[in-house]
Amino acid sequence: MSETTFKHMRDLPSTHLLGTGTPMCAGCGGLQAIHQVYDVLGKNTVFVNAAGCMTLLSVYPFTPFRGSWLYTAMASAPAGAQGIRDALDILIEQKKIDKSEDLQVVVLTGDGSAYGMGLSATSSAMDRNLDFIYICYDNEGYGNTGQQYSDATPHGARTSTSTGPGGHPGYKKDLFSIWTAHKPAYVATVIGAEPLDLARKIEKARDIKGPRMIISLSPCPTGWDFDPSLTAEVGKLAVRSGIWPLKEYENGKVTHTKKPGKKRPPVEEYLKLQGRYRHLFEPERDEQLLAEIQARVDVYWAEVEG
Ligand SMILES: Cc1ncc(C[n+]2csc(CCOP(=O)(O)OP(=O)(O)O)c2C)c(N)n1
Ligand code: SF4
Ligand SMILES: [Mg+2]
Repeated sequence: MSETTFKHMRDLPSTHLLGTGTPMCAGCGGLQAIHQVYDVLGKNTVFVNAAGCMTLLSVYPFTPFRGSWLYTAMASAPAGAQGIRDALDILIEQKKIDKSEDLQVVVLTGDGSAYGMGLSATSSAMDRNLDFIYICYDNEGYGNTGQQYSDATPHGARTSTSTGPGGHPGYKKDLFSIWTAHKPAYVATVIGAEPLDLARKIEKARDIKGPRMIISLSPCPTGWDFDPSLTAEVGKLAVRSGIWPLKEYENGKVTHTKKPGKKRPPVEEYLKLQGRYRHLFEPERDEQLLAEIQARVDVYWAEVEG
């Protein structure tokens, strides 16, 4: 693992950052997806953001969006969304704003919140049938604080808190299934490297009422240790190798929207682009762990394809 992997963003050389004062890393896969989401949703959007990398987009009183931005504690974004939704409904009921001025309430959190700290508040929001969109940009760790492991960290990946010879000993939580078990209006997985699939799903979510839940796998050059120019390639390989299935849930049914097919490249093509998996290949190949990771993907697709 290179020494640059777990530096905090603010410690990175300025060549690693986007210009104009935005303290985001170049090649950020989360930012790539959020750009595309915003292109679809537009200015009539209130983002409710839990602490994480994307919080750095907004520096009070400015945001890079034309809509509004509310910052919350890590566990509380769905509660913040409830408050905003209620306020909008009251303003419409009291005819203080017209229905045409209504806003889309969009929670934006990392995986640390979505898979862990904020899961209870999210579960309750789905239970209450809150009319909101929840977008989790999943960089598989606590990126903003130096890529500690989260409940989204995959088995075998190294993080700043999973430094043993086999990397992270746990397994990535199946948040898609946890969310669908609540039977919300819509659940989907997306990735910025597949913009058409992403745009279609966000358009669909935009036009539905109720809880609409989106997980975007977000290749993270800083935390995953790859060159920022490879973000799209890492993202495409995540889908082609089958490790990140693109799917959606609606009316009780799960549909895969882009099946990789029988000619899936081996998952190691995806893994070997990333320094967080370097210990699987150097100083010698860890055949057992590589086979285990591949087998989990194979079992998943065997079940899908029947
Ligand atoms: C309750 C709480 N614990 C810890 C923190 C410090 N903190 C700020 S951002 C962050 C990482 C969040 O991880 P994630 O949700 O995955 O977002 P990312 O940083 O990866 O974008 C942490 C731990 C916090 N803000 N609140
Ligand atoms: S640490 Fe990762 S997710 Fe956070 S801004 Fe940098 S590239 Fe994006
Ligand atoms: Mg994260």
